[in-house]
Amino acid sequence: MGFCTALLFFLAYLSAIFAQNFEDAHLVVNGTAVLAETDADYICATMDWWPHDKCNYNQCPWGYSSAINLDLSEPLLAKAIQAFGHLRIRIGGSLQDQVKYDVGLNSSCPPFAKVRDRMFGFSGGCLHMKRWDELNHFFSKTGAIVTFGLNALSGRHQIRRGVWGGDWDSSNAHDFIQYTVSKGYQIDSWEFGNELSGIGIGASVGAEQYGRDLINLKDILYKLYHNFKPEPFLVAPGGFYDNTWFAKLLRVSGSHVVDVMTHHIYNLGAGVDPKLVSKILDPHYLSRVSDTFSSLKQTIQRNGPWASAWVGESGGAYNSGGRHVSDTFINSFCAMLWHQLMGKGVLAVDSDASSYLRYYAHCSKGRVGITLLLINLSNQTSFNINVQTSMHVNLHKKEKTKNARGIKKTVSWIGGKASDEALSREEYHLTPADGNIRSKTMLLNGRRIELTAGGDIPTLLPSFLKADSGISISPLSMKFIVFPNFNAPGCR
Ligand SMILES: *[C@@H]1O[C@H](CO)[C@@H](O)[C@H](O)[C@H]1NC(C)=O
Ligand SMILES: *[C@@H]1O[C@H](CO)[C@@H](O)[C@H](O)[C@H]1NC(C)=O
Ligand SMILES: *[C@@H]1O[C@H](CO)[C@@H](O)[C@H](O)[C@H]1NC(C)=O
Ligand SMILES: CC(=O)N[C@H]1CO[C@H](CO)[C@@H](O)[C@@H]1O
Repeated sequence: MGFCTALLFFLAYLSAIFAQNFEDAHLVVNGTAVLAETDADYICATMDWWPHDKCNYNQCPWGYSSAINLDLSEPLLAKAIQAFGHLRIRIGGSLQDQVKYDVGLNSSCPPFAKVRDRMFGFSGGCLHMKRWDELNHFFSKTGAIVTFGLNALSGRHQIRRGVWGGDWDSSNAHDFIQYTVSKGYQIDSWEFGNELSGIGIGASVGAEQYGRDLINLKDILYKLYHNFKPEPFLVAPGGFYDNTWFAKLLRVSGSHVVDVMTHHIYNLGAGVDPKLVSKILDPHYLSRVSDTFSSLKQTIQRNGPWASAWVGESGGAYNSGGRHVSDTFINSFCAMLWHQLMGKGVLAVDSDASSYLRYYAHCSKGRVGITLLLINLSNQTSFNINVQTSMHVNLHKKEKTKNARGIKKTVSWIGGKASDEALSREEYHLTPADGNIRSKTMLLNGRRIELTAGGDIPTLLPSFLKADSGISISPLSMKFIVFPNFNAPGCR
């Protein structure tokens, strides 16, 4: 009897294990040349203008997080920014095109106030120079790289429903930038407008008018920064991609006026969508957005090859994100590990894997070798992964070697000298606590990621594995894998 019960339990245990599927996947990384490069400060953050009473769908998630009301003395805020070394922070958002800068004004400078019929439900908006000083001290202390979004509707009027015209009144922006220069504040880039491109979100401005205004702004920057180096970049339009509009903007503004074209991504739709989670787990849905970026690159290539393409803002789901989604594991982009591990060089990867396995290969950051990011969107399939180099050597050649020398020979392609390090790889496996992808707690290699007792951001440490041991990734999880000696000549 005892035996039968045990057998029954054993069978139940087996069936629990095999309820999960396993699939093999081969990844072939081409390390001979980089396919593309990202910026060193690829991971970035936006500081918005929304007041605490900005609400969507009966929730008001912004709290006190805006450029105007954020508590800059909160120690964790500074530590979080400093954890990125130099984090790019863009100040901008829907309300930026209503903000006045309280310097050299002949009129009053009222704060944001909830007004039903106004654009985005608010009127006013004022940045006092005292607050601007505090923000700059904070940015300088934390080593942030600042991109500031200027009000591009100043002086314009509505000519049709949702369409604004007339020349941009640059006087307030001029005085504000002049003040900023006089204080010696380092602004990496000035961005012109927020979501006014194409058909616009709250308002739109024609590309031709916008292009002329950009020439004006470039001239202002040139004059004000004459004795102040480095001269900041001019970034525009911080809006949704529209081929005709973006092309015209580059042609009208002309050579070397716009340094960076920024576009926004909200490919998941509204935050209230009950299908938000399944969209995030649907690779076909997610992949659509890459077409937009390719088109933007093409538009720039044809009409203004001097400009770079950036994603200036990407919230995933619009209208303040999704409740119990945007603030959980499922929407985390593992920003810190990406920043620490992934270098600028992007490598091509060929694979026979299911589209539910996402994979990204970069040159490792600050060291030789490569780093892979794997994301398993599948809720039922684990992938066993075989990583190879396109230089025709198999990382997992299962040669029967009886001594260390043999192993060293097998893996000697991944490095010059075969040392113990050459025989290991590093893994950072990220999973949600309790297997719940909506958990707010993330596990790294099975342990909760928590602040230290002293309230510091923890150091994220890898597991070390033998280079020739099998690689796998469980359902609904992410993994960074560092191959310290992967031979990638394109990374040098
Ligand atoms: C304020 O008034 C002065 C003098 O009339 C003028 O030169 C300046 O351009 C005005 N500034 C703004 C922002 O309107
Ligand atoms: C996996 O996801 C599908 C589609 O979202 C869902 O119908 C199914 O119940 C999920 N399976 C498990 C085991 O969670
Ligand atoms: C690897 O990339 C280089 C540069 O893009 C290319 O010339 C080469 O053909 C690629 N190798 C393979 C095996 O795809
Ligand atoms: C290949 C595979 O595993 N497909 C499944 C991945 O997970 C999604 C849901 O997360 C399922 O719908 C797929 O069938």
